[in-house]
Amino acid sequence: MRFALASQALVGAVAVSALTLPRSLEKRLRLIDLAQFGSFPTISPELAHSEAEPVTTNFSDGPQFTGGASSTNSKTPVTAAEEKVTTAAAADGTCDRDNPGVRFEWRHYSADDKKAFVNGIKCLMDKPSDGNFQGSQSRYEDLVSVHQQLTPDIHQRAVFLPWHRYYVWVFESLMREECGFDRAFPWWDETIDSGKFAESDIFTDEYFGPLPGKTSDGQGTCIDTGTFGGLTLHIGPGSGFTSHCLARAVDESLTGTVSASFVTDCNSRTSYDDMRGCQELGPHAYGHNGVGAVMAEVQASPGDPVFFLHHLFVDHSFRIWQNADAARTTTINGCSDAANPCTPITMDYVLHSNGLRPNTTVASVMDTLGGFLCYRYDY
Ligand SMILES: *[C@@H]1O[C@H](CO)[C@@H](O)[C@H](O)[C@H]1NC(C)=O
Ligand SMILES: *[C@@H]1O[C@H](CO)[C@@H](O)[C@H](O)[C@H]1NC(C)=O
Ligand SMILES: [Cu+2]
Repeated sequence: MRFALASQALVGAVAVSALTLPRSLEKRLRLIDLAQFGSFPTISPELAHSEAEPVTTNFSDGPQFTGGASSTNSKTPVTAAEEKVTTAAAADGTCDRDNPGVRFEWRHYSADDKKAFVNGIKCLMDKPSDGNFQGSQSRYEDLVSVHQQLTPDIHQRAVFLPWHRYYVWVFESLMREECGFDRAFPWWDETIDSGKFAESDIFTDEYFGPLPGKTSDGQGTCIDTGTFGGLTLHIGPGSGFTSHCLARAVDESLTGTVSASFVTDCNSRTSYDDMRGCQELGPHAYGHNGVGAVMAEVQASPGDPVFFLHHLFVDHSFRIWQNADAARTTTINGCSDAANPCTPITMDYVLHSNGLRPNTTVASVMDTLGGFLCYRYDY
């Protein structure tokens, strides 16, 4: 827990930027007070760098890690359009390690796939709640509720990375089983968009909607255009249930911190829990705070669907760290609770989603090719 002392809440550190809109235009927008959203605790990139260890990780993913020669030796890289494996894992719980599902970086995902992905999320929002999740008014919000309710158990402790890997799987299962999504999944390499998230086509009306900056008086903007335009959220902010708009308030000085070097410095840690703390309070936290508003609020942040692209990025960093040593898929360390002394986490620790999808264990998600899961990333 060496980062516990260094962590700090981000307080209005950033001044009005070039993204500030003229007041006349602001008047036409629906604005929202950012104070209710708070922020994720962070560590500085300088601290992560000063504590970095000699790097041993090979920062790529791909067939070389699947163990054994196969058709993947083909010189032609697989593309999302050619991708045939569409399920999260085979129905019988096995995984062909040489032919897993591939998660494609957003830039390697076709316009048609991007649209289908966004429409799949919209489909979950248009489906009714199953009624078992307080405050939820859609199937998508059932998912948001799980994160809101479990927040104290799944953050700032060892289970953070395995649980959020499981949570992305829960989301993927809902997309495939309840909305018929049958394509490869995307991920978002945020390090390429560092400092300029708002320029990504992710944040256009075609896909996730715009990413406006904070207004001159520090307010967020309701997203009123695009697939998710006019969306009302009923879970959050925090542990509450107050209807509010899907809002964003990008701070590119914070997204600029989500850099390849920060990820590398965190992934240089040989101890799982040191790496986890660095990623959680580092690139993960800055991505949330950088997008701002709903995304910056720990409990109900999945209310902004871009949460899942962000956590696909966080999961990518985790798998890259694991690829450096096979033992990193069979062991874990750190605390499973906040007691002092704490109870160490074990591979048998149960991951659950308040019944939204079946329980599993840390052991079953540590290897993304282990059978419960069956995917790698395209790089
Ligand atoms: C990482 O792995 C890739 C793919 O096998 C290889 O081409 C590259 O040279 C490796 N990089 C390092 C630094 O070992
Ligand atoms: C899932 O795990 C939770 C937490 O350990 C437990 O309370 C619940 O009973 C489990 N559900 C099932 C169906 O085993
Ligand atoms: Cu979370």
